[in-house]
Amino acid sequence: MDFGRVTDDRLRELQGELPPECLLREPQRLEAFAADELKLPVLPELVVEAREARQVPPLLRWAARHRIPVTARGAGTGLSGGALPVHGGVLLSLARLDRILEIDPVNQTARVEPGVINAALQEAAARRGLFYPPDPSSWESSSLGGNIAHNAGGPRCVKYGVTRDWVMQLRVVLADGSEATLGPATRKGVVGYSLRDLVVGSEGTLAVVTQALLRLLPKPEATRTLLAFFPDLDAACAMVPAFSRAGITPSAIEFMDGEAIRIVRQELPGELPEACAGLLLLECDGREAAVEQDSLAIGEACLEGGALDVLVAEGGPRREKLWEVRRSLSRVTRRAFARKISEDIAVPLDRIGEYMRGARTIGREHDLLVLGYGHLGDGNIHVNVLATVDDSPTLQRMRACVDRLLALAVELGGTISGEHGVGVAKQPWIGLELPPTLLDLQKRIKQAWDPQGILNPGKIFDWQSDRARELFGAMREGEKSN
Ligand code: 2HG
Ligand code: ZN
Repeated sequence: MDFGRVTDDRLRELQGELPPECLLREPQRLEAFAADELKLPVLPELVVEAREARQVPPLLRWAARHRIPVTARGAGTGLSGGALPVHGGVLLSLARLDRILEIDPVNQTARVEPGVINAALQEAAARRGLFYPPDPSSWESSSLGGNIAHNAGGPRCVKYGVTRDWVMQLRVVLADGSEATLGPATRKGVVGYSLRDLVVGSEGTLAVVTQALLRLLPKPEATRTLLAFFPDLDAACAMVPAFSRAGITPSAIEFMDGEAIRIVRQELPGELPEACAGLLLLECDGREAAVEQDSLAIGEACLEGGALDVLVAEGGPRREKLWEVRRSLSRVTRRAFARKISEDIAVPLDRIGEYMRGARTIGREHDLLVLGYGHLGDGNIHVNVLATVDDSPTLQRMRACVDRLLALAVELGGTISGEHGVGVAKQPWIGLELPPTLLDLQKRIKQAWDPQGILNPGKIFDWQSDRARELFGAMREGEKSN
């Protein structure tokens, strides 16, 4: 792709449009925006730190004039490299657009800027007796704009649905710098194609979101957390179809396999029985009386399903601790191993056990540790391929193992990414899931929205380009890419 560069002349032109404090060029400032949680730093040529939404249209008009790439970034917590400026150009940080503009208790909506941290909205909504369900594990650090770009999920999504289900309206800036409002401010709306839904999950490749109107719910009156210990993973996995059959809808069904349990055991001293090789962290919410009944039904179902024990975690600090341990698994496994490749496949609920058995076999065949945890109730598993040494042959084996793990998900009717997106990291495998006709249709959609290809280039469809090969090479070697 033949993109324009940020030359001194062009920068001067932009300086005429945006205040100096928005434009960061010093190398150490650029470095602060170079990486996300994929840990593959790529330096932009320029960082534009938007202080007000009205600064985005002139930036994009300027970028369109010179065909300069613009990669939007929220809090940089993405795991697939979606915010990496892989073709250089401008890294547009939306982190400072962090105002909650309105919480409307009658319409039960929140109007927010994209840089608002998920937890900040949760807390603001709770103060008004309201509730924003999507809760990615990174909720304390990830931004709502990033959640929208990746259609983020989280534990509560098993009952409440993913980010897309809570987005009513988006204010966006298109690739030519023009602005548009996508979706009505109503609960319903069926006029034309839903462009709003197309932008949610488009990883910043179709438009830049500058404001969102999100749906809220009344805060559930009560929540109860349960821990169920199973002697083997199969029994734990079988609980998801069992809950479906019994008509029980927990508000979270998270799991850890035996290896994940081993890693967090010391964080929960004395809590996890030695014989436990599959753990479920379950929650139900709603009216007090219903929660009482649901938690009993969940407990009984688990015991019938072979649980060694089921504990009810009383609210407050203990519940917080359990969730903290679950949410910290990604970080803790990264620290505990020399190399970690984390996936987020999803399979239909009746294939979860089969997937987990297959994943363990694939791990053994590659002589690697494959650990699993995540959003069991959505069939969304974080299969982690882990190695204690970080040399080239091991990395090659890890890649081969990932090939098989992703292929297995698709074979079972699943997807290669349930929540983290394609970004840079999953591009080589997109063809496993999308046939050429659908890939072509998707590329034509991209072409219609962004004919010059300046919005977050190098993502989703770029896996055959030289730049993509260079990045995958760097991913294999664990080196910086520039
Ligand atoms: C989680 O659910 C996150 O903890 C991160 O989606 C998963 O890094 C991971 O494997
Ligand atoms: Zn997750």
